[in-house]
Amino acid sequence: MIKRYDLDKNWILRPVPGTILPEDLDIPEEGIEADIPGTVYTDLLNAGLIDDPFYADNENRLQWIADADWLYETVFEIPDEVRKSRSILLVFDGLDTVADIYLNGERLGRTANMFRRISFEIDNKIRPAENILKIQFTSARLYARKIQRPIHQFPSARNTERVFVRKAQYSSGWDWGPAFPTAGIWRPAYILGCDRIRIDTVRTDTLSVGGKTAKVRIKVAVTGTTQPGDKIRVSLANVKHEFSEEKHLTADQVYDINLKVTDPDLWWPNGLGEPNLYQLGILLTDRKGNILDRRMYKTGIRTIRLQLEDDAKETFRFLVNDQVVFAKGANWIPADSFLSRVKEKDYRFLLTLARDANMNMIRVWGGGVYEADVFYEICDELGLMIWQDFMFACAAYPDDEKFLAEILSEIEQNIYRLQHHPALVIWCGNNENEWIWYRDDCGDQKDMPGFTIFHELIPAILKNLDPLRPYRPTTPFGEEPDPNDFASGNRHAWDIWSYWVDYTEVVKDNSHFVTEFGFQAPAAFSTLAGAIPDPELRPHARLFEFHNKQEEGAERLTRFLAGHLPLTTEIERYIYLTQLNQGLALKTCLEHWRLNWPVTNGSIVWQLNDCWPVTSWALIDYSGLPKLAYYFVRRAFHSHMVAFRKHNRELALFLSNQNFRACNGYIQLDEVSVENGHILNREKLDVAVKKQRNECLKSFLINDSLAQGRHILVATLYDEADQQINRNFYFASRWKYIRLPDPDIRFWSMPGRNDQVMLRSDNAVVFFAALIHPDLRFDENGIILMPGEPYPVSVSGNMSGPDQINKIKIFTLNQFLSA
Ligand code: BMA
Repeated sequence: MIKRYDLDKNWILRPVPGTILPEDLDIPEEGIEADIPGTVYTDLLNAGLIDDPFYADNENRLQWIADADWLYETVFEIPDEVRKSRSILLVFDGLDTVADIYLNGERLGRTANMFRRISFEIDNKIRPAENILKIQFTSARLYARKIQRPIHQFPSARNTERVFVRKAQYSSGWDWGPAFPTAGIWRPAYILGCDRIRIDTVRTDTLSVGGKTAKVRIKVAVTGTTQPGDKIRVSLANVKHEFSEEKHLTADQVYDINLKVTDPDLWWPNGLGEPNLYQLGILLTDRKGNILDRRMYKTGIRTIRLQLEDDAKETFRFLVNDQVVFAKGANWIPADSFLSRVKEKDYRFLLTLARDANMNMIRVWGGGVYEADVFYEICDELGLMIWQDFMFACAAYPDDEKFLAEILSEIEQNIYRLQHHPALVIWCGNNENEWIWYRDDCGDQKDMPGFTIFHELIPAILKNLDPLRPYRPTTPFGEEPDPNDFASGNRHAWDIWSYWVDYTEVVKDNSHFVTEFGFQAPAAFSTLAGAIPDPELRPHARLFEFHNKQEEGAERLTRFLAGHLPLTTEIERYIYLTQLNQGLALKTCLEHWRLNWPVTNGSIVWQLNDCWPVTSWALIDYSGLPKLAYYFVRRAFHSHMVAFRKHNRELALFLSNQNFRACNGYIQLDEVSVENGHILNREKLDVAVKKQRNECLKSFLINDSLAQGRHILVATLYDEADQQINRNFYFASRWKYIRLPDPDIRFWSMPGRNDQVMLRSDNAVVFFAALIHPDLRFDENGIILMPGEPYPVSVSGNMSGPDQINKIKIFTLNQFLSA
């Protein structure tokens, strides 16, 4: 049996003698305690030697850390049972990044790729006691600068050296993230005591599903020496059934095992069925039945196809188990600048919020990292399909032999590591490299340095290791010279926001699939107040702008706010209004693309999360607080969405049903007066929409009152049990131009209900009520309240304090428009 001994204790960090440090840094000679996994920044922070890197503009003052060299050291003893194994391996799941490894004074080797696992055979090097392991990190930034050659640099490459070293590209600074190019042992380090034989790699493929059976192939590579009677057993089980096969082990080789699964419980994306999983077990035993090695994985049975043509027309759509799936999702960036701080609970928290926002796809963007195993496990569990980029972004890349050899093993390892996850539905070579090359007018795409990586090297590896999963060389990408052309492939819709185009223009966008689009808003007030000193907590202050990394980010926020909503410079009101604007923008886009199905087949918001406290495109800020847009997105992604679509003077009310189930219930359609906030007209429409259909329920000419913005339509979908499912509105004017009555909103909680607060506006319709509380979290926000309607909102946190309910702060758009 393989035995593992973790090297996660008793580590010391110190600067390499001679490295340049600030004069006032008081680092003890014996070093400081280090966390494994960890980073130099977090170790220095924990030791009280530096200030919080995220506070104010400390980023500028802490750049020396990335230019220094650091030494991690531990002394260890391994248990006898590990030491007596046939062979002993020293394994690092990830070293960040340029590291020399020394065991007991002997240099084992150097690595310069944080995306790879590396291991060393140390049978003859390990001692019974007092093993000294040293890892010396050379500044990755300076290393990259030294080997940097003048290959073509895109203006948007952000800094020129980052592409020369295999390190998370965002750590050099991005348009939502600070520059903290970390160093450290960022993933587990351990020792493995191995038997004479072990499992090397495992791959699983669903070959087909159909009728009452599925065919699943499992390929296991085994390494070591066999003896007569050795066996391999592969099993696939859920609570109902187990399917297995056993074979004799003969020698070092790959075992192909085909299982026929009867009555399979297929894996389905969120909203379309259950994300059913199976336990995959691989067991190597000797003739006496002793276990030599074993692996357990959760996997799922599903087929995946990316269709690029339908009826001789271009398309871009995913089919899971042969069913068309409209992709609804968000882009994932690393959840911290210091990656070792991201724990399972953080992944679960963010991904659960994604699932709860009715998403079914997450894109792991190429400027971050191949995420931790647990990230993919949670996506499997929650039914979140993964679009996985390889880790290259917004640049041309070197493609000399040394670089290619380095990335070859990185790519192979990560395919092997992630391939069994049913959630993983597509590999993509890089983020935007080809598009930027085109935009910058650099000539033929094939001349782009690094072109062969994405168009030859990676596809060749995938053909061998993962032939059934779709691959795209880059995103956006299609058949036209402009990779972001509408005619074919997928798009990044950045005219809106980045190129200053207003979001209402989205109606002209006929993308087949939108892998990125977004709109910025600040983080919650409490999040920013923790990171920006008080006097600078103003929309136009230098440090407030420092916490927005996009060039002209602040200008765009104001320009688009001025386009739609009232202006203010008071910080909390500014945050409410800019967050609301983000919500309105994203909702407008998402509804358009969804109603544009089947031309458009997916929309992936840029971006789900943040890596520090910042104004960015994120839906959820660094403290885990959803912005108002999160709720607008959730409503627009609901399996049963109501929305209006205007065409000339005609307005149509649609019900979009993206479920495999019919949608039955009714819609209440209210015409509301802007002047007094009263309901002028109420109509009830029956709803019976078959599965996977966008259906027009009613269409009519827009009357003058609607056209001139004196009336607003509000449509509310109720199910057959009178439960409110979805609410939406139609408003022809710009909000900034109108007046709305100041509402009189009351809060109360029902006796015995500590998990809910009720709200009601007695006098007038309320637009976009936002509830804020220092310690309570609300499950709904940015709410439209109809006059007289009691509206329940679920609450988490302790509501029982006497004053809790009175501490709820509420913003509404009415407040700004009533004066
Ligand atoms: C896209 C992404 C990122 C970037 C984002 C916002 O281009 O791929 O590189 O952070 O837009 O500008």
